[in-house]
Amino acid sequence: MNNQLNTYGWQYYNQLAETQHNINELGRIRTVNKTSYEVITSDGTIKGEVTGKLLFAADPEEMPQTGDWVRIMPFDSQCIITEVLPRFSTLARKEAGKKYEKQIIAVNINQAFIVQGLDRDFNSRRLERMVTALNDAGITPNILLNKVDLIDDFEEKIAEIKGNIPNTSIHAISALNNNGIDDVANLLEPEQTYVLIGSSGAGKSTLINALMGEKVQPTKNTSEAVGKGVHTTTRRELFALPNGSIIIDTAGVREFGLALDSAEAIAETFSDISTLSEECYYNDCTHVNEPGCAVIKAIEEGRLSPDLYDSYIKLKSESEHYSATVQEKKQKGKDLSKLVRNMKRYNIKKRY
Ligand SMILES: Nc1nc2c(ncn2[C@@H]2O[C@H](COP(=O)(O)OP(=O)(O)O)[C@@H](O)[C@H]2O)c(=O)[nH]1
Ligand SMILES: [Mg+2]
Ligand SMILES: [Zn+2]
Repeated sequence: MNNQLNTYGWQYYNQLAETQHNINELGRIRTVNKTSYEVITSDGTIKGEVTGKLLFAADPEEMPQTGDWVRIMPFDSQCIITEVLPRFSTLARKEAGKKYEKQIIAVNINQAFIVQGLDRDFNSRRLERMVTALNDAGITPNILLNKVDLIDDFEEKIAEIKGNIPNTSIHAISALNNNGIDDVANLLEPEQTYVLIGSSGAGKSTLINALMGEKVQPTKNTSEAVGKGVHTTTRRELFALPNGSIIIDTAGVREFGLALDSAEAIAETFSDISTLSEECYYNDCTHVNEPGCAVIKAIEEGRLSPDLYDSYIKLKSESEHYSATVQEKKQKGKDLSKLVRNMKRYNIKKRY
């Protein structure tokens, strides 16, 4: 079946989700613009709106997001979105200002490219945090260090991150000069969905254009960007690459907090510390001040970087704090539903 939807990964998704939908009633969200959507359908990309039921859904997370597979009702040359199909992954961050509110960046993603400039943008701790958050969300992280053309000592920087973030692919590229783009293209598998994240100005849109082989995304002109507010978008846009992969460009996603249940993701990122901790005297050692701690011993003997240890402890306490808040919320939800059930059982009417 040569269908527009297959270009955007429908066969892959349908194998996972085993849905029973008519192909004419399906779409994938390309971009979100408040309550208006660009929806990829079997007939091409059309405008979509959500039904009242979705629009007033109690949980904003239930609203369609870039990357979502949705059920649609074609209507004139547009469509109405009636249902969001289950997501196999969600990339979210804590919303700025509201400490523990999640903001969804994109969904149904297999892998992410963290794009970081080797210039002033370079920040190894930030990379660690992003890798952790991605592992946590079940999204494979890849690191792309961009703008190699601008600096001489990039090999040192790469060695530094390779030491701190093992088991993650790292490539140094120049999106602007088409340097290393083939290496990136070789990482891309057909039907899989990728997302680009990183600071504004890191070169994400430049990379998309290089991979597409044509200018599909506007990029920032450094001289122009000063003073004038040139497209400071927060859009996420989805593209079909020539090789059959799907890629989402994001803007303004410099950093995001940890998602749920981070313990495992942290262990994966800091695999050196995890390995060492197997030799700690206490099984539940927190590696802070316990006697017989193999992690602290390794630092003392110069076998483990104190910097790495510091970010591990920081990340762990942030994650524990966050998990506690989420646990509380979930418990509240449970308590409420119990209350409602008891009210039904005893036929209690609420009086206001
Ligand atoms: N020197 C250099 N500049 C780059 C490179 N990649 C992107 N840029 C420039 O960085 C600026 C921001 O790029 P853009 O793709 O808009 O960044 P985005 O905000 O991450 O999408 C633009 O002026 C690009 O030309 C690169 O590899 N080397
Ligand atoms: Mg951009
Ligand atoms: Zn220990």
